[in-house]
Amino acid sequence: MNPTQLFDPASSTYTYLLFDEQTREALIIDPVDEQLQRDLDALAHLGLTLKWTVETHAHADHITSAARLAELAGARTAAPAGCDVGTAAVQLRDGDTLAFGREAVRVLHTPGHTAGSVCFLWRPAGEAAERHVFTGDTLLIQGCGRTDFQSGSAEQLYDSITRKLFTLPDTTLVWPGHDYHGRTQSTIGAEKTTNPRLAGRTREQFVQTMDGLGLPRPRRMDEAVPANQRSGLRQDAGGAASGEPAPAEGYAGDISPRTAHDWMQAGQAVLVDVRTDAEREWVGFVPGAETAAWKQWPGMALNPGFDAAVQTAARDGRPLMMLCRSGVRSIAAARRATALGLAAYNVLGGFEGDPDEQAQRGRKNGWRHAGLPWRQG
Ligand SMILES: N[C@@H](CCC(=O)N[C@@H](CS)C(=O)NCC(=O)O)C(=O)O
Ligand SMILES: [Fe+2]
Repeated sequence: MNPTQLFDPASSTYTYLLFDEQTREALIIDPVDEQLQRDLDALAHLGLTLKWTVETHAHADHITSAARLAELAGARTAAPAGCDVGTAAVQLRDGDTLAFGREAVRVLHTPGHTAGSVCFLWRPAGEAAERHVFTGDTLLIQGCGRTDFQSGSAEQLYDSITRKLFTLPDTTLVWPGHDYHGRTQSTIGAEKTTNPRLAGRTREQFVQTMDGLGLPRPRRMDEAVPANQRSGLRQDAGGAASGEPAPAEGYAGDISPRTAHDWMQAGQAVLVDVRTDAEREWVGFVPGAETAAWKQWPGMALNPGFDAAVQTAARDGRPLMMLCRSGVRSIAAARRATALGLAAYNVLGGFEGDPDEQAQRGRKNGWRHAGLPWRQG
C-alpha cells in the first residue's frame, strides 16, 4: 500500500500521508505551511483522523505547517530530538515508533544533511514483504541532501546512507523529501547501484564531491529555520511586540500579551480564554477574561459549545482576543471566530509561553512572563 504523495511546487517538497485503511488513523510527514488547506482537504476527502505530524528535520527551504495542522486536525507534533524543535510534543530518537491505528513508522537517525535528520521506515501491517523509507533530505533520487549548513557533515551522511539506508532490502521503496526534476520514487536497490554520488564511490570521493558543490544558500533559510524550530509558528513576526497587530492569515492578526492587556484595560476588545476549564482552574486565570474553551479535558475533544460561547463574548460588537496556553489553540479559535463573522486576534505566546530547552514554560514569553495580572484558581 503506497503512501499518498503530495507536492509543493514552490519548494519542490514532498509531503506524505500514511494511514491505516481500517481505523483511518493517519500520520503526515513534512507538511508545508502554504499547503495547509490542501492537506486538510486531503484528510477530509479520505475520511482520515490525523494522529501525528512529523518532520524529517528542521527545513531550511520552506516552513512546516505542523503546529497549525496539528491544532486544526487534533493531531500531535513530533520532530527529531536533535533538531531543536522545542515546540514538538514528542522528541524522536533512533528506534522510536509512532503508531497510527494498526500501523507504525520507525525512526532511523541519519545525521548528515543536518545533525538531527531522521528517516522513517514503514512496514504496512499485513504486507509482510513491503517496506517504505521516507528519506527526507538524507537520500534523494540520484542525489542526496547538501551538507554545508545546520551541522551538516558529508562524512556522517555517507555513513548514514551506506550503513543505515543501504542495508535495508533492495526492494524497499524510497520516498524522498524533495525532487527538483519531477521524479517521485525510487528503491534502495536502484540508488545503491546507480546514484552517481554513491555507486562505486569511496567515502573520501563522496566527501570531496559534497565539499565542492558550492550551492547558493536556500532563499528562505533565515526565515525558515527559526520558524521550523517552533513547529512553523512565526510568533516574532511583524510588529506584534510593538503594539501593532501583525497580519495573519484567516483572522484579524497577532498581538502581544501586553497589547492584549492594554486593549482590555481600555475596553477596546474582549480577552477570551480558550483553554480548558481544568487549565484555568489549576494553572491560573486572567481576571476579567471571558471563557470559551476550544477543547475540553479529558481527551481534548473539540468543545461543541465553543461557537455559542464566543458569540456571547462578542455580544457588544467588540473584537475578541484569543488566549490559550502557548498561542497555538488560540489561532484555531481565532480562525473559527472569524468564520463565524467575528473580529478575532490571537495573543502570541498564550498564558504560559513556549517551552524552553528544558521544556519549562513561563521563561520565554506569554502572559505570565510579561508580568501581566493573573490569579491562581
Ligand atoms: N533553490 C532552493 C535550494 C534548495 C536546497 O538547497 N535544498 C536542500 C534541501 S533543504 C538540498 O539539500 N538540496 C540538494 C541539492 O540541491 O542538491 C531554495 O532556495 O530553496
Ligand atoms: Fe532540507
